[in-house]
Amino acid sequence: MKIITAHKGADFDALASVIAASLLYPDAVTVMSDTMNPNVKAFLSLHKELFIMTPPGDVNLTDVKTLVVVDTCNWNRLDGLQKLKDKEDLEIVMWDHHTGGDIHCSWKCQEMKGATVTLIARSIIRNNIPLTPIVATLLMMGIYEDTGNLTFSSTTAEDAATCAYLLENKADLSVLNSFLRPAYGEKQKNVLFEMMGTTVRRKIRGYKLAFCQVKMEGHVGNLSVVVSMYRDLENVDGAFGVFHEEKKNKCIVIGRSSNESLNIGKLMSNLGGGGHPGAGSAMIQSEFLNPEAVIEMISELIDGHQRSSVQLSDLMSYPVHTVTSDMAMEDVAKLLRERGFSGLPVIEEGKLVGVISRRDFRKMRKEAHMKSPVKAYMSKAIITIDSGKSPLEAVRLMIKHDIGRVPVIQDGEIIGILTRTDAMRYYYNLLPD
Ligand SMILES: [Mn+2]
Repeated sequence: MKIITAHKGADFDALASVIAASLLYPDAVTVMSDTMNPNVKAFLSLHKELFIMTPPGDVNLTDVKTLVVVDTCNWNRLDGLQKLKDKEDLEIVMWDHHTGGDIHCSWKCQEMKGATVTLIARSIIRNNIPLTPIVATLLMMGIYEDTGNLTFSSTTAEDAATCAYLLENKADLSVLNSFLRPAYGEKQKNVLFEMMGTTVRRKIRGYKLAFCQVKMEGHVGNLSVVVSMYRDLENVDGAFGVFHEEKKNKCIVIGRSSNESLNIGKLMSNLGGGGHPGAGSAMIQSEFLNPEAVIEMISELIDGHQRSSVQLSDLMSYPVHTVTSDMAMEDVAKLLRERGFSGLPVIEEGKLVGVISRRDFRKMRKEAHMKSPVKAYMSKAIITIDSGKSPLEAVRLMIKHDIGRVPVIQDGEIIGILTRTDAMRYYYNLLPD
């Protein structure tokens, strides 16, 4: 007997991977435990006749000769199948987009893709296995859910190409939308309102952050969706919900960020959890739990994490070329042209008094004005940034004041200049090692 299974608490990638694998292994029985995400459950109950799932309890494990495991590489993520771990002569085949794991297999396809479905779809496409529109839709839901509609940084070109293939095979976007749309009900609404009421806003290393804490009794599903909405409503770079279940001495921390440099997954792994750059969670269990302390802990982690990451001084250009305020415009023009600068800080008696940029030359009406000193045309609004601030803050300043460069100041002196190009390098991770 051959069985296909995925991790417990199945999401759409897990379900879609099981169904996709069943096309590759048509003689296999699809096994799935009852613990699955609410929207996956809703989809399955509507498509019961099409996708038949056998509960792990109904499988006679001694008969299992081949185990096909998808979307996980860890035994403890499998429900009710632990006994297979020690079974001799068991052939194990694995398809997964996570790394590591303790499931040793005879054959595996384990690659970092946005979704496991993408890996299995590769085989389906190669072998020209026909897809019904419903299966194409389900496969696409798997990719969309695990890649945040192809927006997470874990998304690969192959994930997107697979979506294109699935659309060609009549994947239905409106069905996809109605099932992927998160369940948001009365319970979630009440939690969201409570979150808004306990919000503490902080600014750490330039990130606008919102923290909240809510006492929980009993299970409330889809908290991660609520935290996403909370982040949107608070309009912050990062939002954290600390959900305290006093009776069980545990806190669930869920974080969401809209800024890739604020890596929630990394933060959460410091708290014993995990996730990806945009979203993550952790569970903290202790007798002496205090939600305030948890919030402090996250704040400190963000502060520390940022200190160890990219600094303004890593990005800025230096030494800084400057011009003096009485320099003639024609000389400045020559300097800009020769050095390829788009602008320069202007100094008077060692002090920064303005910035001259190519744009300022447009203010000149006559050729004779080229003899005028730079101070007549420079922009006197001096926007600078302290060297201790984060690159994000520098970028905010540039956008706010519509300027292309910000002098970096340390102890009252210019130590460098951050240009738009430097900022772009930061955003596109093109920093030299
Ligand atoms: Mn997955």
